[in-house]
Amino acid sequence: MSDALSISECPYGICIWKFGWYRGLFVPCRVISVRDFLMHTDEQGRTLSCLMTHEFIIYRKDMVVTMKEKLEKIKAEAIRQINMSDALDKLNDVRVNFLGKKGELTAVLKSMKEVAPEDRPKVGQLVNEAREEIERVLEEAKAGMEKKLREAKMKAEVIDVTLPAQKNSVGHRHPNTIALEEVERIFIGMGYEVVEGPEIEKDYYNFEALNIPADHPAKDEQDTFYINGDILLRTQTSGVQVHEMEKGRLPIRMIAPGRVFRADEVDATHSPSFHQIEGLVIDKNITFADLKGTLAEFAKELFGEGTKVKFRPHHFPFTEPSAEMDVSCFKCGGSGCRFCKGEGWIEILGCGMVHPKVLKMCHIDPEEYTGFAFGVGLERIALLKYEIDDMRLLYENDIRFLKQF
Ligand code: 2U9
Repeated sequence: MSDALSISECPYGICIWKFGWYRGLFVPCRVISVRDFLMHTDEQGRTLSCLMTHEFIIYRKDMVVTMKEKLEKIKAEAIRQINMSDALDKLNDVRVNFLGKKGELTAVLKSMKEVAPEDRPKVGQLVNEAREEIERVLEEAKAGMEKKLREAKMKAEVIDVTLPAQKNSVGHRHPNTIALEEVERIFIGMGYEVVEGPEIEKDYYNFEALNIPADHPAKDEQDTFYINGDILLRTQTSGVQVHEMEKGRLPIRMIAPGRVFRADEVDATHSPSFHQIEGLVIDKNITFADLKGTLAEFAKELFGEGTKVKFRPHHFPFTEPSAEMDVSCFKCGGSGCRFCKGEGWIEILGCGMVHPKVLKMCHIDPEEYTGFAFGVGLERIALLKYEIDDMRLLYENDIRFLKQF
């Protein structure tokens, strides 16, 4: 711009401009008398006065034009920064700096109060146009960047479909679990409920209620781990049945599987922690015949249709009469082999009619109700069914052993 005075025409007469501005860019602001003549300047120090024949008209630069220029500058700067951005987070910075709450465009909107009311719609529209343009360029840049990233990722993740597939090694159930689920299936099929109970029990539920008082020799045979004088790790799951009987809901037809404990040394047939499945039936008119029929059916389902059963008299404090049940050897059919040690029979479980004292202690009238009970070692079933000769193998978690079942 030249510093010399230039003369141009304006609707009010001859204007003398300090700089070579175009008349169209200015609007009349106010009229002052010759007396008041001064060199008026706007906010940016530009001279705005013009000389008329009789009076001066102060010309102020048109605000719409000023804003338009300002917005053009902001837009150009935003686009320059967008083009310089080489990552999505940088693009986002540009978005925040120009379009955000504290961004430059918002600042222009905030300065709207300086614009004459009649010019505000026009300036507002200009701001919107600038915003739309910046947003459009931003979106284009973002889409371009995302496309490039996608392409790079696809390139890096190329899958060679001709490579051999990776072997998927799927785990499977432990032999104990397989045996337990088989026993549960059989008894559920006969209408039994499966009930579980606590592994930590009161002495009463583990011994006393089962007719094993403090000085009974069975307590030595079933020596266990004591939490204190009264609380212990259960040696049998019988406590679960006692709890069920105490509820007074008769009849009962249940099995109680679970972990039990004994103070035993580890060897091929013993462990301080093993599993039992006990069964209990209480109803009117239950006899030893029901016991025999039920357990004979169980043996056939578990070991095969041709399995025979044999009951030998035995003694348990909680049943009377008591018995041990043998099954005919499912390897040789009963003729005698290495598996049954030449016997033809294999001992499988203990059983008996629930002792009247036990019924009484559980508030059941032995004159009205009778019942039978049985107990079987889960590991014993797993060892027999899968021909495993050492119980320790079941607990060692050797994959080479476990994956055979
Ligand atoms: C109540 C009344 C009676 C459960 C029974 C056996 C016989 C038995 C052994 C099998 C192998 C324990 O794991 S083992 O060493 N169990 O021989 N258990 S009758 O009798 C009961 C249970 C609960 C109320």
